[in-house]
Amino acid sequence: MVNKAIVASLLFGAAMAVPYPPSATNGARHPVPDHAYPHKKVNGGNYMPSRTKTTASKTSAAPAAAKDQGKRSTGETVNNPVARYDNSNITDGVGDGVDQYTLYLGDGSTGAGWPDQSRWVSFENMFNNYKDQMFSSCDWMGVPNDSGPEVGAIWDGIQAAASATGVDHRFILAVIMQESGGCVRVWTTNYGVRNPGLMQDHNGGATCNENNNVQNPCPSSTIYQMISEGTAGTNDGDGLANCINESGRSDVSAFYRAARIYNSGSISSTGNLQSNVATHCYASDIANRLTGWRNAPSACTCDSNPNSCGSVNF
Ligand SMILES: *[C@@H]1O[C@H](CO)[C@@H](O)[C@H](O)[C@H]1NC(C)=O
Ligand SMILES: *[C@@H]1O[C@H](CO)[C@@H](O)[C@H](O)[C@H]1NC(C)=O
Ligand SMILES: CC(=O)N[C@H]1CO[C@H](CO)[C@@H](O)[C@@H]1O
Repeated sequence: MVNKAIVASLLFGAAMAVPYPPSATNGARHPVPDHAYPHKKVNGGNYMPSRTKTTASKTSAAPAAAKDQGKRSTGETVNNPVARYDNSNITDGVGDGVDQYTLYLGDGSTGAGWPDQSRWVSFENMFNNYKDQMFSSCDWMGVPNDSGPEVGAIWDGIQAAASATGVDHRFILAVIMQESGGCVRVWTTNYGVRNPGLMQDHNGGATCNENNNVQNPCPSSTIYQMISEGTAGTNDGDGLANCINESGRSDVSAFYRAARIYNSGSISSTGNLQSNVATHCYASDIANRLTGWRNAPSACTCDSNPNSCGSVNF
């Protein structure tokens, strides 16, 4: 028992060499426009590929993908050239980027106009720019906002999960903001697949809000586990690492396709990332978050008017 705990803490310590800087939780807070918070809609759940054929899947493609993939594990790693294990560089992008929304349609490639990784923001800037949302995003769910140590644990949890899996830390943060706005007490949703925690993962164990059991404070270990489950996978479904792997690409479209897979369980047979079940704007939102979008109004009409984007549910 004791040995196991020591080993676990050593492993985690090794993965988390540099704890969050004071800037991650300090500083002036600014108001956030209401539209900047995620508001899950009916059918807005996540259907990431699952270990077994399940009636929970909303797609005909997801069970096929599950059959092809064989076993799921919680120790997923990215196994293609976009893997990045050294996420200690927090000034790794273009800085703040631009807080604007560009609607991206098509297959996620730069040829189709999607942003190259050279246009992504820096992790430190991205985290600081999303802090206002993290500190206030619990409010609309009627639960207490994140505290400083809880927001700090999000930083540390991202860095640990990134080092363990090879998933770029900025991609993990983008999905956290998309799923929960960074509210550690986000509710557990179920639109066919149970989605708990900061990343609304596939039936993971970590949550600080389920069945009216709201935990305040939300323990750091639970926050780390939420991020690990969304990134490295759960016993029941894939995290971002395998979604990147399943994208079948090694250019930047691996990330945008992985976002679609995380949300829908598969890529649309059309190849267009605005199509398939769940949230049509999902992959475009993630691309915008990675280039600096935070408070500007969304220009994505694919959910409010699927025809305007040629979005289909397959
Ligand atoms: C961090 O990444 C940026 C962008 O790739 C690079 O210019 C910079 O030299 C890196 N810093 C360190 C300390 O490696
Ligand atoms: C959460 O933060 C927002 C923005 O600062 C604030 O308006 C709201 O009252 C806070 N909610 C709680 C429950 O403290
Ligand atoms: C380890 C693992 O899951 N590898 C898979 C990565 O994705 C490809 C498909 O793109 C599969 O063939 C591999 O089995």
